[in-house]
Amino acid sequence: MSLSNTQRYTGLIDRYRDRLPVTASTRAISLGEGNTPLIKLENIPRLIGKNVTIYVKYEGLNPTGSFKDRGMTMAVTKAVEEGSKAIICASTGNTSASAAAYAARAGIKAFVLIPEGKIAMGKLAQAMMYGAITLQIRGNFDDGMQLVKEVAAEAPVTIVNSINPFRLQGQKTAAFEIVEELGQAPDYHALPVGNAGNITAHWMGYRESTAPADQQASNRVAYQPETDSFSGLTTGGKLPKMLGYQAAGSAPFLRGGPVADPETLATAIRIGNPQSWHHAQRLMKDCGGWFDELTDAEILDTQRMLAMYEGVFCEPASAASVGGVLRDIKNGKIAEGSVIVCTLTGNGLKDPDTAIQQCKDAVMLQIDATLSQVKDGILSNM
Ligand code: AN7
Repeated sequence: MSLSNTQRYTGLIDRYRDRLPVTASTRAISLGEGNTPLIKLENIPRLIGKNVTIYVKYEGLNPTGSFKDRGMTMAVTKAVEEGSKAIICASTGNTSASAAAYAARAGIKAFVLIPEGKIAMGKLAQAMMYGAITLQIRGNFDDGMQLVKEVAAEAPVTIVNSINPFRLQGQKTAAFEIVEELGQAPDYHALPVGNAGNITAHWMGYRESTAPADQQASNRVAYQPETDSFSGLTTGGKLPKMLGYQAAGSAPFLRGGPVADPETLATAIRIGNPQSWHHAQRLMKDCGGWFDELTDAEILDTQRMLAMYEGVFCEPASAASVGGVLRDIKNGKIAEGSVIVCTLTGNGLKDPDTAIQQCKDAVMLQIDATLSQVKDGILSNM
């Protein structure tokens, strides 16, 4: 017996059709993205001895293992609706994986530009497996982004990077889900920042979800911070302070402008010239949040801590959100009693190399296949 559509979750476009720029007849290209778990950390707050409530929004459980799927379902749905036969993106890995999957689903072509040797193995495997045409460039993400903009003016391809406004429209739904689950926005929402598309999308989502009900049905395409009337600040709805954390070697928002040679082990956020620079600057002023930076060591320590103490495995970039929050709780910038949501943007399985590299001290015994040696292995490690 099959389930009816009202029981079966069929993705975020179906779920939020009235709050997205689609019509009743738009054919959604979906893989069941969204509806990700909001997991309350149980052990880490106790370990740091602070009275705070921290949730992680585990976006690594999306169909291709990152939050990009929220934006990609919208971008590809609209590209197909408009008759496009090919999409293109520059990517540090996750966007290319997601674009490749949704293009496969739609039966169109995906071209992905990735920085040679600088994307995690799982993401490369995904782009290839889903059948994308991969262009490895001898350059970084920012070089790729520039080339994508130029080539889209000369070839019939739709850009699906977050400069495509439909991307942020899809990604804003993560904030809707959080408000629905908590009953209101949290006090703080922390994200890792690369292009600053996702932090912009979340702010947009929080503002829309705290707007009066009659203003929530939005089919606007572009986020217009200057003229946008969806302000929870004026309607009395609670809005979070947004916190954006960058990798220290790749932190243009901390430097006050583009970084020419961004470098970090968290390759997902190895981005020196953020495409949503102005949106992010504006929203930070409006929400009273802040940007900060973490060293690669801090990022990796937090990634391991989440896995070992909470059983949640995210990729390195994602851990920047929790790492930054823990530091700002310890130093008092975030007060005790606060409710905090951290987005874990991507799945830890994306980057097995970096994970194994930092687990050199993990207990791993090489033994004979005998009962006595297995038993010794257990009893000496109890
Ligand atoms: C895991 O895939 O830009 O600030 O090309 O993969 O919205 O850019 C990835 C970005 C955070 C930063 N965490 O989000 C790409 C790409 C993970 C990511 C970010 C990315 P934005």
